[in-house]
Amino acid sequence: MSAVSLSEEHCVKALAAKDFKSGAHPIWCLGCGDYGVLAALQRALAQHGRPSHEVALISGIGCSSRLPAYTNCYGFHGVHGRALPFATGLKLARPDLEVIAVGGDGDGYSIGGNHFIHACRRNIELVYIVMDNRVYGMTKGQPSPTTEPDWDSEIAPGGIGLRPFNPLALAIAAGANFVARGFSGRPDDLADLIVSAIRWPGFAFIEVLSPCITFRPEQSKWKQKVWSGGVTIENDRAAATAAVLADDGFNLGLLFRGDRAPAPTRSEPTMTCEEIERQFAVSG
Ligand SMILES: Cc1ncc(C[n+]2csc(CCOP(=O)(O)OP(=O)(O)O)c2C)c(N)n1
Ligand code: SF4
Repeated sequence: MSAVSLSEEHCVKALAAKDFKSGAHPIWCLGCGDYGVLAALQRALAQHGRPSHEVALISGIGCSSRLPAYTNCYGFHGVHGRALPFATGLKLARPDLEVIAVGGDGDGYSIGGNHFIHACRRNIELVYIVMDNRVYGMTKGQPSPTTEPDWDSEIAPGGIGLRPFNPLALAIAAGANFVARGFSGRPDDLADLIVSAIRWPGFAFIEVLSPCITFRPEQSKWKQKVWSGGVTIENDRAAATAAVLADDGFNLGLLFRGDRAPAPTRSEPTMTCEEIERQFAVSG
């Protein structure tokens, strides 16, 4: 019997988190929660097993939106609040890519709030990870749509007095099928959630509690507050909305799973770039 030798092309190398690192060093403040999210995402991508050139990370503007640059995946650091429109366009044009949108609560829920609602409604196969620190970190600490009404700061003395909205309830009401909450301080659990989101057929939303240690140092206490209830409500949107509105905001895990059919994406592009350019050419 002759010995069987596997040629290199038949050997599939297991991927590791380090295979998704770029040469750029994060400039986030020491202790920022976004480090944990980056580590979780790199672990999740390794576990999922597709190489970095088959993954595209799309972001808006903010400290959290810098994340794509710290990986070696394709990346687009775009326009404030517009990660989801870019991600949607890319997924429609290149359904073969794993498309993941990332950003902050200011980016995704304030200026980008409209796009968030419609992404939930459209249910295109995308992952959306929001690093929620309940503040605009990059622009020095303005309150965001998830900031507590009585959060007292130099920039908003006495608090803004506005009711924050609940992103999970909003996502469930708008039609999202995969609605989860993670914590940057539990990167292994977060990596598992991200893998499930990537493999989910349709839009998958993960709200990640990710402390801004500089403008909201009190958020370092989140590690004592988070808990894993482990209950996933299936299909009953009213019950799931009531549950996420009633919990204390620190309940982690996949909290809602629905069965709306995902929007279809084509498997092959119908036009080449040259054909599109010809069609939209401005003459004269
Ligand atoms: C159109 C536009 N408006 C405002 C800004 C200024 N801006 C940059 S980042 C940011 C907020 C970022 O906050 P968030 O998305 O919560 O991210 P974080 O920095 O907290 O991670 C704002 C208002 C901008 N860049 N573009
Ligand atoms: S300002 Fe806040 S969100 Fe931005 S890098 Fe520093 S800790 Fe992170």
